[in-house]
Amino acid sequence: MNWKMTFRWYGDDDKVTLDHIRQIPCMRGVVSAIYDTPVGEVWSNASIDAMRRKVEKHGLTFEVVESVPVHEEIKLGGADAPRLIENYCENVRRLGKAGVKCICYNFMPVFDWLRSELAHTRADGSNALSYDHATVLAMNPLTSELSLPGWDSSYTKAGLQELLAKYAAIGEEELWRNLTVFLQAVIPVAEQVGVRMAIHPDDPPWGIFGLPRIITNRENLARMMRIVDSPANGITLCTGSLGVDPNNDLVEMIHAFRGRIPFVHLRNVKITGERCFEESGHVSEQGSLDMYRILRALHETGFDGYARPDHGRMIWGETGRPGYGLYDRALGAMYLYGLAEAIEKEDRA
Ligand code: DNO
Repeated sequence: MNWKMTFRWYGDDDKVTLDHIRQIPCMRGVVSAIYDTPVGEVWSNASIDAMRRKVEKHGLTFEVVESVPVHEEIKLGGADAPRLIENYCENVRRLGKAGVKCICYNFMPVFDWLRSELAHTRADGSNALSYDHATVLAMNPLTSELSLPGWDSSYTKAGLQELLAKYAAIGEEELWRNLTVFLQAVIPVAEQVGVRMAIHPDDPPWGIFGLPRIITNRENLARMMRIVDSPANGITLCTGSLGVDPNNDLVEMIHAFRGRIPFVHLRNVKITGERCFEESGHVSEQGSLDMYRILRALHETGFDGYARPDHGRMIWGETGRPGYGLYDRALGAMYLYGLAEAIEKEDRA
């Protein structure tokens, strides 16, 4: 498979270092972002360049950015949206000029990925992220003591309250309308500078706290791609996000969206009940997704984009950013690479 295996790296604050990442056989590049600028503002060329040079010094490429976050005002269609969209376009231009080929972003209101537990103990003694719908429904985002990953920690309680109030007027169709405005401005710029935009599915792919979520299933992904029908308007196929809804047939989606998937996030999840799941190791045996069939579908559709192992468990006593330790993601990368090598050679034989 003519794909490029990558690893997410959170920059100098990450406990996982570039020296670690380069020692994972098969690792070609790093997926990162510029973390020194507030959401919505333009990233400095100096920071982009410094990131690229640092990564390249370690024999890796910096061709994928995850994420250039979309400011809430854009999702809300607020008064400041035009300026913020222009800033977004400028970031796409700057990244394209610096050699970035793919930008992952999401259009989830307020909260990015959401879990009820960050360190759920598993039978083997490792721990991983998990989600229980009843627990989440019982939480009040304004008073919750739980620290949820994906929450922008810069929200004050009052700020969050105000933001949630603004979303009261935004249903799914309003969110689609604001996504349309965003895509119609950004995709032509991405085309010009050779960047492929890759929207990340909502995680989990259902509405939470009354907020609309629209990037959830095959029909809606197809609708998103029709808004601007261009290879530059693609998706991040995140198996773990889409895969917790048993109605989402990932193999079928990979075939249906051939040519529109510049980036895949590969991880497994174990569905434990209705709208309940645990993140398992990457291997098929431990989760609800058949990773062999997923990789086979990627191979059969000529996938030539970027892939990364996604959330891993915390194993061997490792601590750190939930889902983003070194060991289990490295194991995941090796497993996925092994599957791909076997599939390719099987087909050549
Ligand atoms: C979680 C990630 C997401 C993702 C963003 C993309 O581990 O997959 O936070 O980076 O949703 O914008």
